[in-house]
Amino acid sequence: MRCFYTKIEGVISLKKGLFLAGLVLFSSISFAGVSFNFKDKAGDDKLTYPKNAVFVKKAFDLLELNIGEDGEDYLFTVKISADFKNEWKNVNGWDIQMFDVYMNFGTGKHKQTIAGRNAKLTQGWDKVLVIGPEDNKKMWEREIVSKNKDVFDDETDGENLVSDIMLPYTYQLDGKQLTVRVKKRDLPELQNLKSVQVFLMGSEGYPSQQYSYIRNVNAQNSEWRFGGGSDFDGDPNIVDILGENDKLKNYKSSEEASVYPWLDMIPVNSIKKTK
Ligand SMILES: [Ca+2]
Ligand SMILES: [Ca+2]
Repeated sequence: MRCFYTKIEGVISLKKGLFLAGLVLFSSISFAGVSFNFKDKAGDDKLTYPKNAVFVKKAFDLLELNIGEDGEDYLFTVKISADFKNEWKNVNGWDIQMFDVYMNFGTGKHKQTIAGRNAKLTQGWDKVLVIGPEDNKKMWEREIVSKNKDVFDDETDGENLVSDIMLPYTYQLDGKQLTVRVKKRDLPELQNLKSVQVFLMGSEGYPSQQYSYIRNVNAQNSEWRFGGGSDFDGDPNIVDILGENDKLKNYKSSEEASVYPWLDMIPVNSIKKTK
């Protein structure tokens, strides 16, 4: 029952029980073959990178998200344009990137995204998988729980996001790819996935008091900061997302106003479907 996980370019395939149809007459939902693939274009990582040499070229250019399964697990694979590396010797095995995978299962409960991303999702999301290089316990206690009980901007009410945030239980690196696992029992709603979005950001072991492990984007880049945003608090600290990045610029960020941009989820049914 393993290895339904396959990478198929530009294709979503729901292979529920297909391989087993001749052998068994029933198929448990937990064995339904799930395989989603979403591509992003190369080279749309337009912010200026921090100047320090650890921030290598193309390291924040998102290329792909795959969701598949293997036995009792769901697998999420993100692919970028540069090899992962670990100059900071982080526990989970890489250094400079951070990813959020937002999933909508038909409700779209939350509009605000995790603290410090400074962006909202128009269609809303129901669960988010946070993929960061820091030890899970530290990430959860220090960065997630304490900072996501009231996320707001000047336009949209505060939201408590904590109960819908999850972390993977294991991480595996392979060149430009990072694959993480979550238990199927912890994410049963994935069978109802309606839309998805991925944020690629810079990780930051010493973030601000309000922000979850994220590296700031300022007006100008510097040794440790991205450039191309704003020095105030209304601009998103996100380098690349699935699809067009244009809406990342639709923010208000000044001394008077912090209004985060509205970004779009990518519908699952926008992708070619096969039997
Ligand atoms: Ca890209
Ligand atoms: Ca993009």
